[in-house]
Amino acid sequence: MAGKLISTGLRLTTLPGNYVRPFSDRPRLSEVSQLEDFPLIDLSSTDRSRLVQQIHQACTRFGFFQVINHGVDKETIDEMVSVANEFFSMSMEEKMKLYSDDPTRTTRLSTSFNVKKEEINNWRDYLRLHCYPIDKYIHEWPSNPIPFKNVVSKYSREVREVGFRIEELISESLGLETDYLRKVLGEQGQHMAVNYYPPCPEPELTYGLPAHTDPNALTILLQDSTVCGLQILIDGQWFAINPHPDAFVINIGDQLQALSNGVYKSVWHRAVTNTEMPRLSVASFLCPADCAIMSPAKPLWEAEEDESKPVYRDFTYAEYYKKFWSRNLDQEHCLENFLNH
Ligand SMILES: O=C(O)CCC(=O)C(=O)O
Repeated sequence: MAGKLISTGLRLTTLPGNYVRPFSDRPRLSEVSQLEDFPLIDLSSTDRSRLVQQIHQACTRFGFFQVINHGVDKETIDEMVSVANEFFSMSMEEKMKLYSDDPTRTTRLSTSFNVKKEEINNWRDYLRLHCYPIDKYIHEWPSNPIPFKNVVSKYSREVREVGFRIEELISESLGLETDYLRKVLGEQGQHMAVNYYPPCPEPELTYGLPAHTDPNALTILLQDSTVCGLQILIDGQWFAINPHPDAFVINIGDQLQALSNGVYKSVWHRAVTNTEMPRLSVASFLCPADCAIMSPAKPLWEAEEDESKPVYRDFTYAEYYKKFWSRNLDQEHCLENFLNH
């Protein structure tokens, strides 16, 4: 099992065969351009109606945006990045104490995406944690490096507040009550994926993470401030979202696409690798309560005509999550399994 982790510190000169994608499914990095007009939203603005409008435009056009002045201070972010890097630079023996390829485990270090299901692996190791309620899970978290638990609990508490503020803005941007999404999503869970992409010998042949959408409600991503790798699919074309210092990248997950009746899209995105530098990203996922019923908001589909019906059928988040992990990451959009026929 140890051989599966790729954060070994060793640099390979060729990519092992189990990571090589068929010719038709490669990143074609030279065809990817930077997204020039990617929205950058200042959350400290006191002009609420303008903020709501910016969120509406960003969610309609991209399903992704960046936020600055979000309230999480630089020190907390730097410490998060620092313990994450320290974690991945620990010895294999130390890291293997947390290794598991069972997606139902609430704390685990793993590699690729879902090694039990996939045929081709991805150039990524990742530490996955449940972060809410913290008291329920913190005892499972890594005890090394020593400051890990303190730093990650502070970071995840603060990021949760940012997510809640954004959910309120998104509710308003859909013309719904401010607390609409918070109420429907129930007592939200919070998961974290600390992604580590070592330098890759042949980035044109593989992915760090292949194209996927996020199964949860809202994702708050902290990108490595110097190394590029995140790309999103807009109108059939891949664009690079290069890091902006001090910004979080926010994206709409599948559940907000369902609740908005498809008005906002959970957009395909992927991570690519490079030959020179390891890349780190920390994704925080806000997830509906397991029993929360995902039902497209009535005002968004109810029309005058009698035959009007929502795009998606009602389902619980628990049902959705099970379906998501039973598939391969880059299959059809998982929401297609929940269409209202
Ligand atoms: O590393 C990145 O920039 C993307 C991470 C991501 O999409 C994920 O963890 O689901």
